[in-house]
Amino acid sequence: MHPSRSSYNNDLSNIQEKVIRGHRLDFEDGIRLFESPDILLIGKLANIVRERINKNKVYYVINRHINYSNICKNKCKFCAFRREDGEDGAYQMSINEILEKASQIIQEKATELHIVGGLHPELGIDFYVDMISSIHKRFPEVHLQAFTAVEISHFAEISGTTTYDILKKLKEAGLGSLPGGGAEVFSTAIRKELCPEKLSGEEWLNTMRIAHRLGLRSNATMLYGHIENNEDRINHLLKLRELQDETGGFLSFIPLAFHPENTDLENIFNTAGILDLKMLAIGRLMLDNFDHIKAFWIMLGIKISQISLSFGVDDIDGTVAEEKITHSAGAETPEALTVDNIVSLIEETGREPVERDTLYNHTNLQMKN
Ligand code: V47
Repeated sequence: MHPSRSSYNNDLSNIQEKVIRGHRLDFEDGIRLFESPDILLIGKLANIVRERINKNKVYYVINRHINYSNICKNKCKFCAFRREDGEDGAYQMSINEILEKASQIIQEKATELHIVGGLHPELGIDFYVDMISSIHKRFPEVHLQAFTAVEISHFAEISGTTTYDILKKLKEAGLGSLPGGGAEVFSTAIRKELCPEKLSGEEWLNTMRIAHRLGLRSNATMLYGHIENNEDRINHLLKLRELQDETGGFLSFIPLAFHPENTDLENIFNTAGILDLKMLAIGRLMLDNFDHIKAFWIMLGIKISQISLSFGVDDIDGTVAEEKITHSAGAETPEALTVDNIVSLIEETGREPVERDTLYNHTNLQMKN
């Protein structure tokens, strides 16, 4: 037994009972799951919930990521992507360059653009509104999933207005939904250490609350495998679950595996496969009001992503086509997969591949809308 293991009871039988009966798990259950070495039982329980909600289906989307700029005024320790304005490697795409990149989706038959970038110290809100309206006008049928809660809160700050007004303006310009980035870990102590300039956990949640009230759905993430502990992880999941009870606006939960290369935390090892599977499975078990748990194959690798389909995961994200954030931090996965690649990686697991759009329109949604 690990010497630092806490006094939490490691017998999972009453958790098993709760899962089978469809009862909600609490904080202590979550900690016990993390501390349990019984990865197969945890996976089996997560699989029960996964199949209850999503049967044998595995969703994927044909999408493209556009990281419009890496210039960022924040200095998050886990980030290898950011640059100072004027620093070697710093870039800022013009609207025309963004449109050019977006036009590639036509050949790829993509239905979604995932657009995020750094917090530029000087650009004004008009640039971001123009970006969304120009893409939307040119490709009205494509869903624009753009700007994390961190960017939205920055836009409100630079334009001296409210988060509500910014989101309303962007929605009118063609914004379809928000990606789940920037959540990191909600713990104040961890944020102080990792990303002190970034909005607080409460502010991230409140930005999502406002988006959901405006009818903008979003994803939720958690960055794990750095300096957080099991309590931080479970508290994060419980905050997401609480907001989901209130709004029903989250589409999926995506745990993001920390990649240390070229960051200020280079002394930390890459996440172990066991932790990756536990994060996904425990996410599935704790977030009983989320329809979808996504394995972002770019960060997890194709092998763990395949196995995760039996550990609570029902969504494998998409073709992606160009990913910069994790690849700046040493990811060894390809930057894109073809639809054929995705379909065969799903079929190899005995599951049924289902192409979805951003809002899972091909599915029978069980969530309130
Ligand atoms: O917010 C930054 C994380 C996020 C590193 O909503 C890192 O569908 C690992 O949120 N190692 C951006 N992670 C990406 C993101 C995302 C990705 C895929 C799908 C969706 C979705 C959202 O990436 C950041 C931060 O939490 N990140 N640096 C790193 N070194």
